[in-house]
Amino acid sequence: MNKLITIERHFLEQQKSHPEATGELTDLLNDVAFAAKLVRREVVRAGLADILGMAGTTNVQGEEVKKLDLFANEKIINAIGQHGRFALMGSEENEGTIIPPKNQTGRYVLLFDPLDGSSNIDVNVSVGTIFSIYRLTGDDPSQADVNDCLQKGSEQVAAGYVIYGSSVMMVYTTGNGVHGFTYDPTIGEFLLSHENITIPEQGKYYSINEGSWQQLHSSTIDYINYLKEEDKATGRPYSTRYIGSLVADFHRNLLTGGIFIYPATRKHPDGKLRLMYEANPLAFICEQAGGRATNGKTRIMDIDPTELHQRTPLYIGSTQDVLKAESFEH
Ligand code: AHM
Ligand code: MG
Repeated sequence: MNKLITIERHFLEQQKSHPEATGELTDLLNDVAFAAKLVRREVVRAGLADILGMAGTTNVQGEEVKKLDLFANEKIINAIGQHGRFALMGSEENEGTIIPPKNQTGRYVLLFDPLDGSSNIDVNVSVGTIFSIYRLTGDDPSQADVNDCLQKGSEQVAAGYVIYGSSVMMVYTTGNGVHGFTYDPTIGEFLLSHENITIPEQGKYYSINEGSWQQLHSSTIDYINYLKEEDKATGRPYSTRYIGSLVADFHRNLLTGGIFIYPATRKHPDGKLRLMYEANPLAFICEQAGGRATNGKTRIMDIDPTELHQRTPLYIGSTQDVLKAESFEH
C-alpha cells in the first residue's frame, strides 16, 4: 500500500532538511493550507449560488452573500492573520498593505491573489489561489511596511497555489523542489500525489489569448506564427490550450510541458498579470521544476519591484519554449 503523506507531514519533513529552521515557516504553510480548505468549501458550492442567493443579495439564511473572491480574501486574511505569524500581507483585492488582526511576532510577509480567474466560476471552470512568502527585511515586525513587500522574487522563501478543479490541489515550493497534494474531502486532508514535479524541457502546447491578435506586437505574432508552422524535427505545429484562468493554464503546462504567454500588448503595455502575487510565485515554482519565467527579456524573479500591484508581461513554462519565445523579442 502507498504511504499516505499529508501536507502537514510534508512541511515538517522539509523543515528537517534545514536544521537551522525554527518551524515558523512550517506553521505559516499550515495556515495557508488551512485557509485553502476554507476557500475550497465555498468554491465547490458556487453552483448553488442561484439557489442560496447571488452575490450582493440575501441568502435563505438571511445572510448577505459576498462575491466569492471577496469572501476568499476575507477568509484568508482572518484565518492566516489571527495567528500573528505574518507581520504584513498584500492582496490583489486590497489597494494598500494589510496589517493582520494580530501581528506582534510575525517575521514574514504574505502576498496573495485570493481567487484568480474568478470570472470563470459561473461557468464551472477551474480557479485558483496564488501565494508568495518573504522574510521581513528588518528585525522589528512593528516597523514592517510596503518595502518589505517589494522584494525581488528571488528573495521568496516559499510560494504556491491551490487549484480548485475537478479535484483540488495545492502545489508549493520552499526552494527544495515542487510538490503537489490532492485534497481528499472524505478526510479533509491534502495528500501527497505529485512528488518532485518537473516540467518537460519542451512542450507541445502554447497558451495565449489569441483574441487579442490585433493588439499583439509583431514579435509575439511572429513567434505564434512560428509555432503554427509544420516541422516534425521541432515538434511543430503546437496545439493551443487557453482557459483564461492563470492557475489552470499554468498547472496544465507545468505537468505536460508548454508555454504560457501574457505579453505586453497595445492595450496592456505592461502586460495584464501582476508581478508580486501572480508572476513571482509561479516563476519560483516553474524554476524549481526546471522551467523558465521571464518578461520576454528579463528573468521575472530579478525584476526590482516598485509597486504592490505592478504588472508584468509573462513568458513561463518549459525552458526551451521560453528561450525560443525570447529569441523573437527585439
Ligand atoms: P483576474 O485577476 O481579474 O481574475 O484576471 C486574471 C486572469 C488570469 O487568470 C488569466 O490568465 C487572465 O486574466 C486572462 O486574461 P484575458 O481574458 O485577457 O485573456
Ligand atoms: Mg488575479
